[in-house]
Amino acid sequence: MHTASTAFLEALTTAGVSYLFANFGSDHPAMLEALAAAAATNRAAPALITCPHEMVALSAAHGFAQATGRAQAVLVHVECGTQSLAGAIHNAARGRVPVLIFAGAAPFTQDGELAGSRNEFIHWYQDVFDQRGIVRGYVKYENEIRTGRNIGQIVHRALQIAHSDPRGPVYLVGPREVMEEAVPPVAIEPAAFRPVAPPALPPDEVRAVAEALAAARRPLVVTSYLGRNPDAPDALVRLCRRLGIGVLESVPGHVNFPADDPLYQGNQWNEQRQNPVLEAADVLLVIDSDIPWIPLVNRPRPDAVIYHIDVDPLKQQMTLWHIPARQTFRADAATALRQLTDALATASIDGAAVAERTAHYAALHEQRRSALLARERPDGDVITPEYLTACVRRHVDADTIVLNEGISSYQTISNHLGLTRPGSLLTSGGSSLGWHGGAAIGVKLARPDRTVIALTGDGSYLFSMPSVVHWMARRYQTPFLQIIYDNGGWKSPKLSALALHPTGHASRASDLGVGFAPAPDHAGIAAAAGGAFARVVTQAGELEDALVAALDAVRRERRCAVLDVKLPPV
Ligand SMILES: Cc1ncc(C[n+]2csc(CCOP(=O)(O)OP(=O)(O)O)c2C)c(N)n1
Ligand SMILES: [Mg+2]
Repeated sequence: MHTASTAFLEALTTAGVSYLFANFGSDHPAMLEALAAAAATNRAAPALITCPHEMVALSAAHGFAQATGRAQAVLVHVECGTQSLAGAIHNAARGRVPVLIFAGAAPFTQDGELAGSRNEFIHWYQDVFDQRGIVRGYVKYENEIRTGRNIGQIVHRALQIAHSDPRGPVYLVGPREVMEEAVPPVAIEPAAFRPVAPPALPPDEVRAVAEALAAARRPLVVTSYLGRNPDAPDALVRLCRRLGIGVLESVPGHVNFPADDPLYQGNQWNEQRQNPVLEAADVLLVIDSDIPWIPLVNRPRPDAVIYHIDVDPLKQQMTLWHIPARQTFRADAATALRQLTDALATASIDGAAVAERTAHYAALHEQRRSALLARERPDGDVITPEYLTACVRRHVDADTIVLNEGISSYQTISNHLGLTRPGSLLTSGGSSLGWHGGAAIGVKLARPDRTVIALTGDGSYLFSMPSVVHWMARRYQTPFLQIIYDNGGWKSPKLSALALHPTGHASRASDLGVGFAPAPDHAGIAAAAGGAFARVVTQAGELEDALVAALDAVRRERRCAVLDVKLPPV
């Protein structure tokens, strides 16, 4: 029988969706029937990935989309499963990651008026007023499938919206009766649903921006996520080299600029102090950044000229946002950067000024580099986050993708990995913890040829649902290395409290409620759930051997490895 559910799967397939990350319930009889029918009759359908928790399902789709740019489908159970998406929907929304989420909905008939009518007690419990309202604040589009007859069109439209910048999650619900409906097949031309083409700078404004940068004494680019497009960093390198522009990353979620380039001026996160490079800048190009600086403690000087180019310049999903820009543009970063560089081809550029700026930034870069190197020595036997990251760096090759959910070690990881290849670094793009586990599965499914290394805080490891993650990783053969920056609890909330109450009761409390003693056997959870290689590392001298053995398990034995690395406790 060709039902709405068959048509739904067909639409996903024509749209190029490879995977269905699914957690089933009583709302999905038609979907299970359609999937089984496709398998039995050799019809194409997205590959089914059974996900024992919805947050992991969405995080896996998130990772897949980050690695490929392509939305996958996540299928969840009515409003309960929607709630269990938990913070993963925040991460997908904030990270501007395309994904299509489909949830069933309670049947709306109870006397057998239609196929799919209520026949289980939960159908009354799961009847809620506004299921779509659960995620409304986090999705770009949400809709209810009201008939199977145009379900294909709705799916393609939803995916077009998800894939158009600024990208993001979309959510569809379909009640049981609608998903059971027998419908005629409808042919859909996917090319008619292409994402909106990338916007460019208005041609008559390009020159003014390029000339302001060329005439500046200390021009500076601030960026966070232009590297989500792997072509954009190269476009940034060309512009910056041409003019001698420094690059400062703020809360970087990608490799936006090679960390070894002399123009690279480091990255900033939560440091409660003024960044001198930012303060010295007279012309700034803020490009693709949600938090270019934290103005309370760190900002450009008042007379600095700021140009702002962003795929999402108004941050309409944030209630409070402003930077004092002379002009703001909605444009695709790579396109805009190429326009700026092209405009310089015919401009007269002061070569001596470019050389001076380049030398200035190169000297600062070198100072920063030696300061970082000095911090990489272990403190006796004690493993510091800096030492750990430096050891990991030696194992990061050209085929490695690193996931950073290091929390209080975010910046240490950015600094001491010093990655240079576009696409080799990912973060959740948001702030709801636990993304990295599911994301590692998604990245590995998308890029089976790559080594995937997930770096996580111990708290974030527990948030990631390691039992679910490691069961899935073995079941679907997605081996990755997970390294726990284990400081025995939640360091960040403690740092936040001390920043506001440096001498209060919290500063003297023996137990703030942020520690995990007695320590869980983190790595053992992964071994039990998915047969992962598991090792606890407590001494600096043991680290290298552990990394070699763990990577061997991942690459040769094709199983996950978890290193629980003990750092100085919270
Ligand atoms: C889902 C979720 N719950 C709670 C928080 C608040 N939070 C922010 S950082 C943090 C601690 C994380 O611990 P860990 O991963 O070990 O990192 P550490 O701060 O120790 O480096 C918590 C609980 C959050 N961001 N997301
Ligand atoms: Mg911790």
